[in-house]
Amino acid sequence: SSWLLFALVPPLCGPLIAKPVQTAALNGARCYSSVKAKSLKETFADGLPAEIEKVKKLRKEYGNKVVGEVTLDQVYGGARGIKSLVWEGSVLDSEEGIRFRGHTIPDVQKLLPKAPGGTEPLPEGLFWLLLTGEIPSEQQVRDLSAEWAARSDIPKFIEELIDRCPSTLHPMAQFSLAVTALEHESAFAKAYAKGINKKEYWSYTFEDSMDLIAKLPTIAAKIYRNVYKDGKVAAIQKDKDYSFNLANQLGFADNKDFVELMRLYLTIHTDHEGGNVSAHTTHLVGSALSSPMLSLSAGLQGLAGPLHGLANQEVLNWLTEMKKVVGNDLSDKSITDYLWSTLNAGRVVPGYGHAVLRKTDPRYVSQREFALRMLPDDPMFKLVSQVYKIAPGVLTEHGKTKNPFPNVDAHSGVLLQYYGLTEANYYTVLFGVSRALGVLPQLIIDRALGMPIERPKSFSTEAYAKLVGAKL
Ligand code: HAX
Repeated sequence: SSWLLFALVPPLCGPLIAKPVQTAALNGARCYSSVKAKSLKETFADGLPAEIEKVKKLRKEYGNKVVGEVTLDQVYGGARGIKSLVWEGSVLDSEEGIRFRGHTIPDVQKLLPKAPGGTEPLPEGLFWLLLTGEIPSEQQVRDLSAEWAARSDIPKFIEELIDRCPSTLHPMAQFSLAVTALEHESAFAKAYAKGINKKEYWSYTFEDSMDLIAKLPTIAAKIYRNVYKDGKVAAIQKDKDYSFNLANQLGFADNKDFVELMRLYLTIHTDHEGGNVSAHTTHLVGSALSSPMLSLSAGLQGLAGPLHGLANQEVLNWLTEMKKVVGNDLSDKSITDYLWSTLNAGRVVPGYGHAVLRKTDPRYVSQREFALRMLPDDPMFKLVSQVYKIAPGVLTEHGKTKNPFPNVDAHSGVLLQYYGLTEANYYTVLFGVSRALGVLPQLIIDRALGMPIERPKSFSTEAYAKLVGAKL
């Protein structure tokens, strides 16, 4: 079919170009190539026909098979456990935590390319893995860093838009506002308005996703520098990786350990399968063929909720309050009392519990290991460790949460504050930069597989009562 032909046209970019340059390519798309290594777009396009065939065959042969049943409790319980989404990049096991294309966090720490002299994986590599299912070579990751750096310029009006935000507007609101405004640059929206063949959607979605990701560090740093510092943002260094540039633009790249932390942070916060609020929202909005810019912006607005990504801000503020109360007394009793005071006030313990996980989040564990290596004596880390020891018992005794163990957000703020990034209200923006790298691969895949507009069924309580034969 013409679709397969399109997917099979591999060199969307010119073949062997010595250093990253911008070239006119198929569909007006831009691409950047480098010596010999196959580009991400080529790799994805090469694998696409087989993926499309796989899904076609599965649906043709098994389309009528039942994959699960739905109880009334699930309907009223936030759709927990209902199988209704396709997400290729990762699966969340309730006991073992996240697996990125089958790889655990320690796996990706080992397998993905690092920066020269670095110890943590580069998030560029995880993006590649999520999109293609393949571990990229070192050269491919270097090329991707260069490509993102080359695409990083943000339009002047976005800078001005951020400048006009009052510093009292929450950084996450500023972030999603700026990402919404990037709609102005959307190749997908422009091509759609002109009229394009469905089969070309993924290519424009890919280009927009690459542009979007490339521009996020400058936008995120502009917000940080405006709200908390002098408003000046360093230029992107074209020969450096994504995390170095973000750290540098925030103003923290002098400390190489902070740069390593950014590499780890941006890798582990990317993706957590499809049902979490930010991932699901990005997918849902994207299913209406809204551009990647509008889809991600919607996802970021979900991430900004305190039960989701904003929990990282809540955790640090909660720990800071706790520190004021307990002072240097980190005894079991003192921490237990504080935990109960939070619970008795009808509040949640931020950073604890999870909708899917039933064990300590491996993203928490990887950050704890980083802290044990880098900041074992930091007073806030000691406090976090003591809460880790006490909170599961208290939450179990409290008897409500299905998972008394810490999630990713219980640790991240403590690492950031150690390196001087103390402004907790900003933390979710960093989560958002990383989450973009997790949700946009699926948006590209959605468009490549021709996924339809999402439209589950709803009923009133009365109608559900009838369905289950209840008399109310
Ligand atoms: N402290 C106190 N109570 C908690 C709790 C916690 N940490 N976690 C859950 N509970 C309570 C719930 O509020 C709920 O109470 P009600 O019956 O009164 O409504 C009860 O325990 C059952 O909840 P659950 O089934 O165990 O948890 P849910 O799937 O409904 O919610 C949440 C999962 C993550 C939202 C929840 O555990 C929570 O609020 N945790 C604190 C906030 C947090 O850390 N959020 C970040 C989660 C990870 C993430 O998305 N990061 O971005």
